[in-house]
Amino acid sequence: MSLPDFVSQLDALVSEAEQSFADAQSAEQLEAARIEFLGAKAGRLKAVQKLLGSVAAGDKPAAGKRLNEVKSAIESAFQAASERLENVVEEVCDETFDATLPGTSWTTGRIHPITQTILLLKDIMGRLGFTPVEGPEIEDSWHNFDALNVPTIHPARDPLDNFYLASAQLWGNGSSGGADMLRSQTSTVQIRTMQQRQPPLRIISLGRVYRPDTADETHYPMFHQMEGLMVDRGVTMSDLKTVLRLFATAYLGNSVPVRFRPSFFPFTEPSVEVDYYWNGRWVEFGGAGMVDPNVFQAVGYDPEQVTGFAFGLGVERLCMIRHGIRDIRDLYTNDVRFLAQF
Ligand code: FA5
Repeated sequence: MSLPDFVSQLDALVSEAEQSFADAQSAEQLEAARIEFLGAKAGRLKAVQKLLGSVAAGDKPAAGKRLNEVKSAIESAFQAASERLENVVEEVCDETFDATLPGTSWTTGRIHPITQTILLLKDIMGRLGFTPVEGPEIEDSWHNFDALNVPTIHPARDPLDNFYLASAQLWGNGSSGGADMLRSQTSTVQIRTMQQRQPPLRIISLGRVYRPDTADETHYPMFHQMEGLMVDRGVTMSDLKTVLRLFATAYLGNSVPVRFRPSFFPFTEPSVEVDYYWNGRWVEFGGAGMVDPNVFQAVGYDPEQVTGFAFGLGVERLCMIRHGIRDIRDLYTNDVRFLAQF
């Protein structure tokens, strides 16, 4: 091939390449043009380069020099085009990004309203000096009944009112042990704590309890209770009333009226039902009373030395009243549309 032919092919190539790079409107188009002209195997520059071998030996130095110039020119044109496209991308971003627009909402998991309530109750009672303690959900009837002064023939032990476990011995025998069951009240934790610690005590226990109650608007077969226990020298009923009144005010808002109705629990004497006045009506939250001396004796405390009060409140009822939930079953249906409101 003659030198002029070789040079004219190179010149045509460089102007075509510059035009293609300049025309590219996107990174994809530019990359396609790069492969066409600068591709290592089948690029058009490579093809012209192969013709160098057919140029006369005396013309080779001039042809090679021109080839290198053209190669640099094409590479520079490619570089310029890719910088141009990068700037375009940045400009587009700058125009469309508005830092003042509201963010996009991000759906995340939430803490269940019952767990939220438990955390709040722990916080309020913690400020009143009550420390949380734990106890097992599978209990023996000694802790669930006997130690709590529930007589062996008391109807509260009825198999129809409790979830005894298979192979359970249905009626407690007064010994430590007895039938295994799902605990029906958190009062069991009072017993376990008093067995392990000496007074003074100021504890709360928050957890699940189980009763074969038919589910309706205010009952569920599994629910939560908050048990409170204070034992010391000289604890009186007025301490109990003060704590429950302070608790109600902290949980529900300013000056919630509290009503104590005479009641009966085997483990407290005297015993009361606790009602809070809320939205124009009295709502029952739980039971309470002064710890019965028989309970102190069962755990080895001297009832001549110490007195105490205990209370057990329904956590679901507390949660429902605070959030205006009308049906306890909504808490356990696991409908995300309902749960997402809390
Ligand atoms: C007791 O369970 C006693 N252990 C409370 C107690 C503790 C009294 C310490 C004295 C001293 P009661 O069975 O009333 O009491 O239950 C207490 C509260 O649990 C009720 O007021 C109610 O708020 C809640 N509750 C009872 N049954 C259910 C149920 N099936 N579903 C939801 N909440 C319930």
